[in-house]
Amino acid sequence: MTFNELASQRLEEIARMLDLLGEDTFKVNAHARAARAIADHAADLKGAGDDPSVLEGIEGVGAKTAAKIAELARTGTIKEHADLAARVPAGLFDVLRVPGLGPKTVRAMWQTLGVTGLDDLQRTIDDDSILSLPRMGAKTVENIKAGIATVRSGAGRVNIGVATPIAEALVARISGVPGVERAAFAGSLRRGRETVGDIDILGVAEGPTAEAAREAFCTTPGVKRVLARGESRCSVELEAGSSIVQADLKLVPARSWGAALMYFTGSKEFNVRVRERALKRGVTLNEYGLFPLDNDPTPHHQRPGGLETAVAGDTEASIFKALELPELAPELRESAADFDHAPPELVTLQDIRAELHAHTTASDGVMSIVQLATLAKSKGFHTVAVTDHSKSSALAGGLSPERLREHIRNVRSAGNEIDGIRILAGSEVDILADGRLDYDDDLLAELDVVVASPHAALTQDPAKATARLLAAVTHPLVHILGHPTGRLIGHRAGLEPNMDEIAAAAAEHQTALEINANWLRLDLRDTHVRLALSKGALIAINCDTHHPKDAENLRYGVATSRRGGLSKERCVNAWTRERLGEWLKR
Ligand code: DGT
Ligand code: CA
Ligand code: CA
Ligand code: ZN
Repeated sequence: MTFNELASQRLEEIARMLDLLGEDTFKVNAHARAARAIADHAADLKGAGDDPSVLEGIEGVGAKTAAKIAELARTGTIKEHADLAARVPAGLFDVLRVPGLGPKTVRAMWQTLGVTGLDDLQRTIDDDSILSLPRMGAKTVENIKAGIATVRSGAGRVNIGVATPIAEALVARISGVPGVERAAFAGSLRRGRETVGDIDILGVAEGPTAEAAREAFCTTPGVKRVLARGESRCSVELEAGSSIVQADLKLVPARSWGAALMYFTGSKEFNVRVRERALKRGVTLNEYGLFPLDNDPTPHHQRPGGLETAVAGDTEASIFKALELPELAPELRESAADFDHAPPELVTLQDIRAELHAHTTASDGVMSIVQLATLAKSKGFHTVAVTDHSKSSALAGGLSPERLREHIRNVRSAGNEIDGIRILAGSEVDILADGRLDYDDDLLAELDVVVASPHAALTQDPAKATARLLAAVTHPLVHILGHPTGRLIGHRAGLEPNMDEIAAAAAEHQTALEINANWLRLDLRDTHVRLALSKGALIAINCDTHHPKDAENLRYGVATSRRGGLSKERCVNAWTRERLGEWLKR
């Protein structure tokens, strides 16, 4: 765990413990907000112990929370956290993870029934004492029971690559209902986060159409359980690989589409800031629209004809315009969203014209060279690089120098078999633990493109990892640093090099840093992309294609790049054939 992750976790825990103790919401929110801001912050904040000024100017981190982060950096603990932890049973964190249980209910369970963990909670269900709590009925208890099983099965956040096809199936299902004008997914999934807590679906429907849409939603193939089905919201649980994921449906009138899309896309911090801005301008924003501020306590959407008084709301663009805000792409709507400068023109999926990291049957891919090139051509690409593994990746069928030489000849002759796409002879060469590459320079010099990646020794200490990656980045024959940390989301933390140094060296040597689009990797991650761009580095977005379906992952790599603020100009895969060729030959 990085220092930022640790600090974020500690602050989040403080927020939850304060909440469970029934403390002031403002104080709770300040900690939760700072926790998210730290998690989203690119630069490593370890140095805050010696120099607390690194914490200044981080949107969402106030003086008090900054002092706690500095204390953590200096001493390894936060005294307030320890004090709270002595008062709040740790098992309540598990209870809070039960879907549908919020801090108020959990606090009541703790205070009145002595619940301090999942076992206690189960006991109150078995002996019916849970029914003594306010608003607790048989249906809710049934959901809690299933929720305990969910938490025990370890279901947590779901990878973007698992959630996206499910969300698209739900959107298609809602869109297929006659009368439904629009449907889309919102939430963290639309913002392109690497994992999502749940899936948020929106649709435009009213009256009987809305009822039909709710029915379609709740009966979508893959739905295991309906958690709630009401006029205002439906929630279901669906199979998601070996895990489960919750999806919520919200239906709104066409006039409110943009406001609802903006609200449910979030992030929460972004919404709070946009609302504040609206209030300063004498208007009020909610999920139904942007309305003139008045003293009537009834929300506009509940007044007869109230929706028609909206200043804006049918599209997101109308709201941004009315508030004189730049139109921020969903990927840029995290806590640190920049309201003061024109947003960068972000790279799009359609801009990508080259795959520079792909495997064939020569190592661990399933396609021949010509099949790979045909696939790339079908995507409209002008270039594809064949980069099979090097000899040390023995399990992945890495090539000996002799076999690589033969493979280069095969790549060159395949180029004669297929028109309309350039096939490059390359290698994904292992960066050995000490920073040496897995082939000699004279062999690497025969290749059109060299992707250097770490595959083994992924737990080495940060100083060694930094030296190792720097050796590859500064190597004159290396074009791209492949999946730089080697992390696997939810499985393996990977290397923790000093990214500032790596990025600065990459910029100096014109070596591109890869965003590996495989949704288990997304490595570089979003925050590292932002950091790398600030140092002037180039970025590559590659699918690391082993199988035809891997090409579908490109969207996740692009989403990650957009979260980091990547433009077409700085993305080597978006360059023209000529420009890419010049850079490879430099
Ligand atoms: P997730 O599901 O944990 O990956 O993250 P989100 O961002 O999808 O969060 P979720 O599903 O709880 O809510 C979806 C969006 O709805 C969220 O991004 C912003 C909006 N929203 C939900 N609750 C609140 C709230 O209490 N305040 C504000 N301002 N916005 C909220
Ligand atoms: Ca969500
Ligand atoms: Ca949600
Ligand atoms: Zn690879």
